[in-house]
Amino acid sequence: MASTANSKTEDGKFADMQKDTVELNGKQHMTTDYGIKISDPDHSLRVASDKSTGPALLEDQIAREKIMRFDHERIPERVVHARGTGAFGTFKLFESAEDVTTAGVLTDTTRTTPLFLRFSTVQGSKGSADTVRDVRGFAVKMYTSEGNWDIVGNNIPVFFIQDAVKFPDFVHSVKPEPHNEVPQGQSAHNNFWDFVYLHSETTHMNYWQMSDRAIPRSYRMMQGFGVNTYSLVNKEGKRHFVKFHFTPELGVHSLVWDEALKIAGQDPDFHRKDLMSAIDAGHFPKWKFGLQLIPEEKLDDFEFDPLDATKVWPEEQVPIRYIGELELNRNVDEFFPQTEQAAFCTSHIVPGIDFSNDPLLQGRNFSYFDTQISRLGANWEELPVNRPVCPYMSLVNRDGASRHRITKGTVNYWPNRYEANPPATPAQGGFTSYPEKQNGIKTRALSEKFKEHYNQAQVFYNSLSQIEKMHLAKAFSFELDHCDDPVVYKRMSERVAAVSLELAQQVAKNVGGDTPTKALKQNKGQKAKGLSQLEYMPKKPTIATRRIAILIADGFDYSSFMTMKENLEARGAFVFTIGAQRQGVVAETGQKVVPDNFFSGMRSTLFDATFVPGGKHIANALVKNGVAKFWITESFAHLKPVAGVNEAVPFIAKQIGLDEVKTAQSGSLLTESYGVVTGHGDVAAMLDVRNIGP
Ligand code: HDE
Repeated sequence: MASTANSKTEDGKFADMQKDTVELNGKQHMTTDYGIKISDPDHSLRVASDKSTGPALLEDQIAREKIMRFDHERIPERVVHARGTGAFGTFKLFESAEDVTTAGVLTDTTRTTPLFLRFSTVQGSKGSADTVRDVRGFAVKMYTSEGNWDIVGNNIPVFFIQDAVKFPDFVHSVKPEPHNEVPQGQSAHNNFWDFVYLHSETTHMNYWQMSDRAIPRSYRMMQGFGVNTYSLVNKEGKRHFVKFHFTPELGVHSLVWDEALKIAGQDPDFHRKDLMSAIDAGHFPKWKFGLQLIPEEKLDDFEFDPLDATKVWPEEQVPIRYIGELELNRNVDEFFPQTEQAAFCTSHIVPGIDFSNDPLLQGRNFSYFDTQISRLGANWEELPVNRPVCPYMSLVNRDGASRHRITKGTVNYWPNRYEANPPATPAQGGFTSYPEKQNGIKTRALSEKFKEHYNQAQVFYNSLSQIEKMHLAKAFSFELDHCDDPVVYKRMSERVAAVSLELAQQVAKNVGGDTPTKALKQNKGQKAKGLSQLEYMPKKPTIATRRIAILIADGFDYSSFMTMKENLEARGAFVFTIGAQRQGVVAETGQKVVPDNFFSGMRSTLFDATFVPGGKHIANALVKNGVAKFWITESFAHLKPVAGVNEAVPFIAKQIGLDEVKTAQSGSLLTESYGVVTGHGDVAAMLDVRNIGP
């Protein structure tokens, strides 16, 4: 049933969708779609006798309707970002931006604006796995009082290409190859890397994509970026260029690659379940919303072109001004009508916001509307999840397949003799485009500054921590190792020398390229703020919503088990008991616990940390169980906290097999070493070793 137990209900969009929402009422009789009650849904109408089953009859309108509806259940999946999931929520301002815009949603601090946010991956099909290496979509639809405002963003602040006309080439190159439709949910193949080599403008984005940003731990733990440059216009008519930012309260966290690969098979729905369960449990994810602003007259003051979507606006030069907060607080009731049919358009802006000459944005403004028509039909904006909450009316835009709304009246054009459906003046809230002066010649070219492709990729790479750099080197190597055409992996590994010679040498060695000896472009070591994800740790560390496994078998110590479980739950962690068998596990002192899963039903990869209580279960069962032993080894290899108490201490130490790991000696209260927490005595105190508060 609908998972909305803890959801907020006060928002206007929820009320709007209620008009089209039906409860599954157990007592209501089954009917056909035209309303007659059905007496036998399980047998087709046929000519039969006691002895033989005769032919089915075409006359059977009930069976025909059922099968025909089923035959047409599928609609085209999104041409990119097919795999995704979403939730409803709210946007609140804590500071008005009226100095730069007239948009009510960005100036009225008393408002709560309802919204829908859809997260996605780009490359894979609708049924592909959540944890693949890919850019994540971050598409927000705000149902403002002045119309819908869509920010169709990603979790990475730049993009692969500069001009929208390259998008079909780019997408064809990254999607499964045309001759065999391989690979699924991956960019690790010849065509993608061929494209990357042939388009040096992809370099900056490619480095973000090879970084840990592309394997997030959770949708709740990633940033969102509008990427493209928009405009804000204030009541004096002055324009600022703007980039939109969403920064997660929980911080930015990623999986490690081995985990991501394994989870893709072990639980392909890992991210969607993570989002849904956090919202269900009332742990509503939040993002701070911020603006980067450049006054119109300063557009040419930068060494890059601020309209080029392959560049960030360095925060040192253009600081982020945080003015609001986005919260997700309601899961959808039904996936297809509310998430699959959600349709975003970059062209959906409200008065006070305008476009820019960003060449990627201009193409996107065409593409999104267009693709919705082939995916959902001409009347896609009428669908409950897409329609605005403010009053809306057009006498002219009407008809088309599956028109739903009924508009009374005798005219369908403007102007008409009744002056019905008149346009609004700007004072009445009518949208007016910013009167930008244009002067130029028609040409197929971008400004000079678009031609520089490596500087910001170098700054990004230089700004990463050692660990992030190491992960990035491995990601490059993994991807190029999956390319079997030497032309592709050889020249691409050489190209890495445009960003870092050291990295290029490492990658060439791993993937079989020719070791470059000279940097293709000098890297002066410049770093910048906000690029390493380590900068986005939450202000206060928290284990709320983290998944913690407790391993038990017959003979476990009930007291340390319960103390840890209760303490973890009190801090908002999601605790799962993993036992030797789900029929029940009996403690040393006789208590029976029914675990959530049995050992082979789960894997360490699906948890953020593991605890092993003391007790005879170690000697009786855990040391003899390969799955339990590997659980500890694997958690440690994935750099996750592992904790054990009393008898569990030597068990954990042995699995990890590292002499350097200091474990608590009997009598000592607590020791923490390499993320392994061991102790004798106060179990609850273990949680404070790293100051992980509620
Ligand atoms: Fe998209 N993109 N895109 N894109 N994009 C689509 O629209 C397109 C780009 C993004 O959850 C499509 O409704 C062009 C940048 C997201 O429903 C399509 C260009 C960014 C989503 C389309 C880009 C994005 C899409 C496919 C180059 C980050 C999923 C289905 C100029 C800022 C939205 C659809 C959802 C989806 C076109 C580049 C993000 C075909 C032509 C840059 C999050 O219209």
